[in-house]
Amino acid sequence: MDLGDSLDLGSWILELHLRPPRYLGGYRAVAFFRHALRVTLGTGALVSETARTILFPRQCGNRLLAVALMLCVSACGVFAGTPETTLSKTTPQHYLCHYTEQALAIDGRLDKPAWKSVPWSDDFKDIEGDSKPKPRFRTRVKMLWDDDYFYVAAELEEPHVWATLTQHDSVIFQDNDFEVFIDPDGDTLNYYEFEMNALNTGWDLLLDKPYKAGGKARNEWEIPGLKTAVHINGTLNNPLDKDTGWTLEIAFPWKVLGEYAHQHAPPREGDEWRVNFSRVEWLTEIVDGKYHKLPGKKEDNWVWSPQGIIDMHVPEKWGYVQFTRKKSSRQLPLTGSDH
Ligand SMILES: [Ca+2]
Ligand SMILES: [Ca+2]
Ligand SMILES: [Ca+2]
Repeated sequence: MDLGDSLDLGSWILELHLRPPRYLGGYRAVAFFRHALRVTLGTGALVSETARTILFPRQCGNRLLAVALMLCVSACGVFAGTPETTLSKTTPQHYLCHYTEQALAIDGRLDKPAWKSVPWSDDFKDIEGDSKPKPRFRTRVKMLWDDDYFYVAAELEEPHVWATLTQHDSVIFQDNDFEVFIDPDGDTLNYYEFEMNALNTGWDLLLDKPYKAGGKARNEWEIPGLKTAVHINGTLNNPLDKDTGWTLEIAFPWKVLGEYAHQHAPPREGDEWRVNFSRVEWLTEIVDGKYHKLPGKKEDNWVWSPQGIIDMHVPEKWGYVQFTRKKSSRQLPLTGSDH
């Protein structure tokens, strides 16, 4: 029996229980409510997603128990205290990440043979999802893996490639940037973040939990052996021309990603990790031949898997990357729904 089927009755009961409580308690309850709403709205896929993400049935091992737990949590959530105003209907993206036997020389160029047949992700969307305007510039990613690295390639359309930060562990999103978020075991705790700009300056950090839940960034966390490179299709920090954009490659060593993974690293066949990508884009003006951010204007956040709110630190909204050694492009049964 599929978990989605088993929850049809559960979703009906949840709708009665959860219509809509105005106040929920704590980060977990807020997260639960978002997913519970999706259950009530739900297609089978959303229902499966909900139970899988919230209840980690990998640990539950029993679907009926999972349903019972959902009902218990729903009852608890009604009595709590954080306002919930940003209900969203976003569905996490999925990507099937293939194994490569070709060694990748990380130079930022995506025209090398290893990437040629690798499918692009969907184009990035606004962080809040389809209710917001389509991003002004296209962004998309590819992924691969081998025994040593998780590889990410990104293409960022950009008519004015600029960057200023050169110090490692700077707050890179003060420039236009590309960001990677990785929560290997999907428990929303102990997750990795990496940001880089067009100068190939990086910021690697570890969070024990999301900021809203009191999490603290550990900037001193480092990724020894990380390889990154940028290729600029145009000119950097030269506003006199119009650029095509920039591409980048990142090789994350499994050895480091495994530190807080509580998962096999490198992954086993069919394993899924929660991952998201974000691009911060500032509005600029050109003054005296240099780029300046427009004062008082907020940045745009364009992402692979929309978050529903302007906050990347909601890991349960990140996408799913499934790792396979098989050549087929068919996604394997999701590991969280086959118990
Ligand atoms: Ca984790
Ligand atoms: Ca660091
Ligand atoms: Ca330029």
